[in-house]
Amino acid sequence: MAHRFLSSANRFSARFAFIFTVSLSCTYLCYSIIFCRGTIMTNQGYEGKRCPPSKNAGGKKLLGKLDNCASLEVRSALDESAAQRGSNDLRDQSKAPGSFGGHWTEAKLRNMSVAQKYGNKKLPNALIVGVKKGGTRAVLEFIRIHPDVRALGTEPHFFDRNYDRGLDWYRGLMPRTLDSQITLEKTPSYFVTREAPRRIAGMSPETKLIVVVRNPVTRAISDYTQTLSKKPDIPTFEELAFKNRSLGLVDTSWNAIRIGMYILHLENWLQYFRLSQMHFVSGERLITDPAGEMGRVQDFLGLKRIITDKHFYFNRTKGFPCLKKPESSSQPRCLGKSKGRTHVQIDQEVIEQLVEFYRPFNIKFYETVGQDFKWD
Ligand SMILES: *[C@@H]1O[C@H](CO)[C@@H](O)[C@H](O)[C@H]1NC(C)=O
Ligand SMILES: *[C@@H]1O[C@H](CO)[C@@H](O)[C@H](O)[C@H]1NC(C)=O
Ligand SMILES: *[C@H]1O[C@H](CO)[C@@H](O)[C@H](O)[C@H]1NC(C)=O
Repeated sequence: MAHRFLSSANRFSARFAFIFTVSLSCTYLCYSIIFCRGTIMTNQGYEGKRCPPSKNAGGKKLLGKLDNCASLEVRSALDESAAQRGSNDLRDQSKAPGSFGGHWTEAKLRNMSVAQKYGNKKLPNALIVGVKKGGTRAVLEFIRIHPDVRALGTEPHFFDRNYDRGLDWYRGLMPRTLDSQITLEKTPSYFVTREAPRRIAGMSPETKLIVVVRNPVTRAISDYTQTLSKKPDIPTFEELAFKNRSLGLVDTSWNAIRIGMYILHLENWLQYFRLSQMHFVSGERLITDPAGEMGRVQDFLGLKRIITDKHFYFNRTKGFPCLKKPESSSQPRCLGKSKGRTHVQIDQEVIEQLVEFYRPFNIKFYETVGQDFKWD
């Protein structure tokens, strides 16, 4: 092209020709990229058609100001997400008075409905693997208000109880997600399931793992309290916790005790995953500083920090933080929701014995994780 141009227009300097050619090429390249991208979006959205009939009135309402051309919806959602990387304006918007909830709830609902219509079911990229009574439900409810997260609300127990059903069954349970969104599920028993790390690594060795940990003594008491509320006839906590109390012999075969020996379980995970693939949430800090803890979770998942202290308020009567607007309802959602149960009273001496018992396990756990959870 450059040659023909030069021969037919000799008067122009070679320099001008060069610049002209470069700018032509650039324009062509840009067009190609835009065209190519449009094609991909259209295919991804729905096969072939450019603008669908606006059949889903509810969805349309949720999509609000957006054009009702589906590929435009998807594209603008994706463009927004691209534009956001490296810009702060959305954060600022969330600071505007009265705009909390409004702005982000809208964004979340819009994304959800776009994902439901045009997304695909995918195996999870991240899992909340434990621990029972650590605060996993709260982390799930908190993280799922993020527009780029889609989470399964129930516990599928795939890697412990339902593994025989196969990965296709598992995928079928997942919510539809767009390519840019993270799929997440939580099942707290994975952390203490011997086969879980190997099986999860088998699904994808890049899976991100979140573990919500909490003082193992309080965790054990909370665990026992929950069991007691279902089976009031079980022996006392002390009877179950010790093989011989006067000898201080703790019964490590009791699940409520065993789960809290975090380091033993962690060692099993570290045979299949790098430590950098695991993120540990402090169940205690989740109560005192939910926004800070969730900030770190978002960083770990590679998400923009959208969930901030604007999303929480502290209920003094309950003593727990609450989410102003959870993903699936307009009612606030508090941590410790059904967990308003008061823990059974445990003899202080018993507690001290257990603190002693857990100490070496805790210290080893802090060293391995590189974080002091201050449980002692
Ligand atoms: C606990 O150990 C002490 C001292 O060895 C022993 O006398 C006692 O019988 C043991 N109690 C139980 C319940 O095994
Ligand atoms: C705080 O918690 C109490 C006890 O669960 C509940 O009755 C009350 O409605 C809650 N208040 C707010 C503002 O959430
Ligand atoms: C969802 O909407 C939010 C806010 O507009 C945006 O930041 C995010 O990137 C969107 N995500 C997707 C996958 O559309």
